[in-house]
Amino acid sequence: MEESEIINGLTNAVVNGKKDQAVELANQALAAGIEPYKAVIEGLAKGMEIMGEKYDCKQAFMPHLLMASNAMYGGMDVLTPHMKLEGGAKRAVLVIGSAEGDVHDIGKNLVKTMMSAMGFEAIDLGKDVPIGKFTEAAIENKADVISVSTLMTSTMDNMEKIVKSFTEKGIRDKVKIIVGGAPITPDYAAEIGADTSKPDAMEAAKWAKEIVKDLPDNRWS
Ligand code: B1M
Repeated sequence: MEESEIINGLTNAVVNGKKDQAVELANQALAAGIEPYKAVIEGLAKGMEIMGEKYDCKQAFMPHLLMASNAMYGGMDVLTPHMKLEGGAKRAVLVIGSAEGDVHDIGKNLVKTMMSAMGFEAIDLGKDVPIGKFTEAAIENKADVISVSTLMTSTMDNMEKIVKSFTEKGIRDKVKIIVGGAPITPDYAAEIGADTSKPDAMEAAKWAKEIVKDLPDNRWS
């Protein structure tokens, strides 16, 4: 099969909620030597984007979204372990999660995948993460970067509370905080005291990889 056929096949497997097909095509992508990043971003994630659009114009409903995300994760489970780690002297620590009240986690998991591929050790707190868990995990793991996602306007305020919790614990200067998800803009990030926001997982990971170079090594000791 041609590369483009496999990539399009992955997109269609997600759109049609076919997990078996996604798994099979992900294995074919590896066998054909397709870069796993490409298969995830241009294949699987593209399918989720299409489903998002279909949902917005009422051509798809909750059960379709759940089947699509199940297919997406099936493919990601095959591809993610094959992503090459970018070299780097120090393995930086990422604490990542979706804001309290938000159960969406596909974009968050894409960010985790891309940052892991850039060499980060990821501490994944999951979705609907209680606000205080971020500082707890940051202190316990001497974190470098904190990544918070939300897709809902109703949970944006919880991002501000997360940033504030770092200031209250006196550890705001020890970490870099990135916030993101569809309703989040760089202006909003600045307004709540986060370091930045980026529009997609790849941009977020590139930013994180660069910004950790600015953090002094001994700041947690
Ligand atoms: Co729901 N949902 N959902 N949903 N869902 C949205 C977000 C919504 C926009 C749909 C709509 O009404 N048009 C809407 C939010 C409205 C709003 O507040 N503005 C919504 C709602 C309301 C809800 C419920 C409340 C519905 C209900 O129960 N009545 C409920 C939420 C309950 C809760 O959280 N407490 C709900 C539930 C669900 C499902 C469980 C069915 C499912 C999620 C499955 C899962 O995540 N495991 C789901 C889905 C799939 C969607 C849509 C259709 C698609 C989201 C998605 O996964 N996109 C979404 C509509 C849409 O987006 N058009 C919708 C694909 C994913 C790759 O993109 O996560 O945006 P995304 O990530 C992108 C960027 O945003 C960015 O990078 C990624 C691309 O590389 N990004 C970051 C993400 N995080 C980042 C972090 C960064 C930087 C970039 O730095 C830290």
